Amino acid sequence: MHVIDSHTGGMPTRVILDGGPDLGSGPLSARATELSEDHQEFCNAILFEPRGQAGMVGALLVEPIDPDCVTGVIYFDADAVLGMCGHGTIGLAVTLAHLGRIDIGTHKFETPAGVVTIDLHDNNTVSVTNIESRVVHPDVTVEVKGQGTFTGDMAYGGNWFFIARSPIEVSAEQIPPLTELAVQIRAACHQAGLAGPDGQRVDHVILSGDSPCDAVLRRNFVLCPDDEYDRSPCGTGSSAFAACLAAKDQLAAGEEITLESVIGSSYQLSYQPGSAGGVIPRITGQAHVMADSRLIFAENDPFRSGITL
Ligand code: PYC
Repeated sequence: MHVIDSHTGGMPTRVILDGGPDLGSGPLSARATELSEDHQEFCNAILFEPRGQAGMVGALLVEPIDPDCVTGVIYFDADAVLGMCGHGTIGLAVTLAHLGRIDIGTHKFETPAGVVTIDLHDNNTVSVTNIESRVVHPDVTVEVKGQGTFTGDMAYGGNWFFIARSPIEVSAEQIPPLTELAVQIRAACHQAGLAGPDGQRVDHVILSGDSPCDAVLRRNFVLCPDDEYDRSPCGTGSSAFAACLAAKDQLAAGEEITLESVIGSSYQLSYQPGSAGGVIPRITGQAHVMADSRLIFAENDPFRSGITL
């Protein structure tokens, strides 16, 4: 299986160029459902140790339905298939440029959440114009046993986020307590029955803090479905964040801000108004290719399907 690994602001993406399961030719959302329901062993083998690494997101290339798209792509982490992935899209664009499959300029990728547009500015720098993002439930309060109440917004940016102010300093030293609290908040959201219009549950949590850098609006800790933290500022999370800022009149259309991840990598973020009352976010970040390799799944390898203990 031919894979290319990159990282976007420290967050790894593994693009799978061949050897993935046949998911048919239906809508990408149906193919994503099939991947999550019928091919868990494949996902585990790609992302879990010993082949994968903590936090890594897989990007399975598939045939797009929209003929204007360069490729279709289904993203997945070690726990869930994702509707969209911003850092993965930046990593995929840089990977396709590394392979000579796209040139500097504008291209489209089809994802289960919809078609996204990318501008490849140079071999490492990419802007992603995401799908329309929106606040789903503003100002919701959830109770976390032993920790008190947390008020935040449920918002959609290609995945489903609960976004609250962090009571803990958002810094690399605080990653373990931030992770623990975010896991508890996500469980509280589930327990409270917080859901999107079709019952979608919160799958990511953002604990938003201050940055030591004046030019940065916020430093955000982002918990992913697999309980890993996003090393990048999270593209779909930044999109959901933009929708919240816009809804509160805290960011005007076209105004550009900088968001940081918990490890200090950054994205530029702006938006234009969407047609359905939300926002169309644009995120700019950088990715670097790290490896161009072939994965081997030997029949006699006891950890052929990854370490799933
Ligand atoms: O960048 O959208 C993102 C993302 C989702 C999960 C990990 N990264």
